[in-house]
Amino acid sequence: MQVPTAAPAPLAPDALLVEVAWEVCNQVGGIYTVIRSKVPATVQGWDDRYCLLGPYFQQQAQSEFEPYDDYQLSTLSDPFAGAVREMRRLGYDVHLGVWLVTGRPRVVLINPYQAYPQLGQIKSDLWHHHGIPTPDHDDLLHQVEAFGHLAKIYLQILAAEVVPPQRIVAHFHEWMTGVAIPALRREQTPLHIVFTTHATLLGRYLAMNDPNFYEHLMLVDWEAEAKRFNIETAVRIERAAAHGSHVFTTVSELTVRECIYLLDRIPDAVLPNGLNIERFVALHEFQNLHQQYKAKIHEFVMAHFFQSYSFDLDKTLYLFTSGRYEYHNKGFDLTLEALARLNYRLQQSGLEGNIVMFFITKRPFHSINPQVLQSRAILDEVQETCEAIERQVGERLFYAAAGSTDHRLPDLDALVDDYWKLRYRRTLQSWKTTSLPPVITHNLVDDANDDILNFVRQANLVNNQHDRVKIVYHPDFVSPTSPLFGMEYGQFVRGCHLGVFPSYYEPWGYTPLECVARGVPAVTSDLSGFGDYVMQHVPQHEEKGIFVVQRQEKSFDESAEELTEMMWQFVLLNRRERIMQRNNVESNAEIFDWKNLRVYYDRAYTLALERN
Ligand code: G6P
Ligand code: 1S3
Repeated sequence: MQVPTAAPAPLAPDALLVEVAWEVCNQVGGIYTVIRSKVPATVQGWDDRYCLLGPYFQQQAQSEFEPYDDYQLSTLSDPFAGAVREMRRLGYDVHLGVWLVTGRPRVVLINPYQAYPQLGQIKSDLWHHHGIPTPDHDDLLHQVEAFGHLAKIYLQILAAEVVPPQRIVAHFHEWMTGVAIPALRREQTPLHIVFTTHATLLGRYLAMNDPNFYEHLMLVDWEAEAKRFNIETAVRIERAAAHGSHVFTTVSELTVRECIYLLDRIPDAVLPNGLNIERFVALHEFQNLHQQYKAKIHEFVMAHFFQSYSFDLDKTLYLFTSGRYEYHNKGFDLTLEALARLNYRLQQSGLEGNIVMFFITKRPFHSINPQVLQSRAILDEVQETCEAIERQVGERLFYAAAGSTDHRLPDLDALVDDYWKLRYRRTLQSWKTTSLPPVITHNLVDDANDDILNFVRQANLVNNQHDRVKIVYHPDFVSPTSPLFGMEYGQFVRGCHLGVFPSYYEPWGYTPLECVARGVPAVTSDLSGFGDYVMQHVPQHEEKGIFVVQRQEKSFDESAEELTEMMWQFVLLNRRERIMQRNNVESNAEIFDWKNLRVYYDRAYTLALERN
């Protein structure tokens, strides 16, 4: 059950807010989480003066969007609906409806493809008016530019619908929607424009390719680098949006530096990312969920490892990392190095217990490794056989007990049919193997050049029986339809003990926050926006189960040693201490609830309303 939240005072009662994002009803990456999780808090503040605007892609829209029919549309008297009616009258394919997420916000979706016949003109205008060239044959750029053109038309019609003193704040997220900004300013559309960049494009590319990115940041020649990475159009759009907005914002102090050096504008505000934190009335409820989902992970681990050798699951800790496959940026390299060191320490220590570390990410693969699938199937068969024997023995024992005259326990072996005895033996015969449990669950397209695999091969961290740190690399996201885990990502997180995310480049980074929201402690780094925010705003964060690895001005070796020590200290906790730590994490998670962080957005909107 959720703890009710206090409704904040309505903001700027004479203003409308339109939030424009590519990921409205269209999940691509982290911005979807920002927009979607923020909806309840935004709706509380803006109510029916709030509307989202995004691209219409039929397949995605089908599952998330409920359009109003013509009759409903004709009965609505607000300006958002009025502008949709007007656009339709002009012949545009535009939809108004509800996004089927908590908060049920009003959404306008526009099909970008309808503007494809005008692409020549749109591209020519971008070039002649704003110096933004567009190459041929880049479909994403075409979609983005077509949508930007249509979003501009919608906002201009909306601006004509409102009656002063009513005003409109138009908040654009990321360059993909920001492409509309320069034309809106050029045509002097009466809007108060906010633009948020969630990561600079160039920053992401440079961080991936330059091991000393932060040292070199001040010296970057943006134009030359944009050309080198073949992203000139998008970078120019991003710069035009940043410079054209009334209020320019980003998500963390770390990206502020990128904005200054790569976009040449100091952001007016930092808008940290939050979540819609669900709290249970009693702490034991979320602790029970941990136990329940850990049992599901146990099933996976038994299937994966026990064919080769077994270990005590009650003394096993589950660590994980997850996210986009950016080996260096996401700190997978640092995590692996620290795991190898932890493995050695554990082997030397004489301590009991094992670590299973999961790498959950996305890589091109051919299929799930048939050996992994087969062992899962055999384990299911073992389980079914055991359950059948259990039922048979249970029923027969009950009858025997009821009719017993001597009160002696009958021979339990005799209560099982030969059929089940044979099946039990046969199943177990096919169960054991002499090969080592595979590190990776799938057959990768490019196994030989995979950085994670190359590290474990080189460090011999390959699930030897004597290894105390075991590795499971799952190159696909966890989902309820996955035959290996069969659970939601959030359930998987709850079942684990610690999330490990020591990123080198991370504008914000939702993954550790998603752990904290579920009462699972997490490691982050001072080079992630989240870690940086925690260091500045959350005193005694380690007591709250948030550990920040120092990577700024530290060598790889120093950071790896610090991370090893953090994981080591975690391993030393006993069960009681882990339970208390999870309680602590969960109790403090509300710091990151949107109802507390929405204020940053409100301030940016107030500032935008002051600027013309
Ligand atoms: C939750 C459950 C307890 C269980 C514990 C295991 O707190 O409510 O019944 O003992 O999890 O914790 P651990 O950290 O060992 O997985
Ligand atoms: C970006 O998405 P990403 O995973 O590509 O925006 C997210 C939301 O602001 C942010 O959490 C993340 O760090 C950025 O990288």
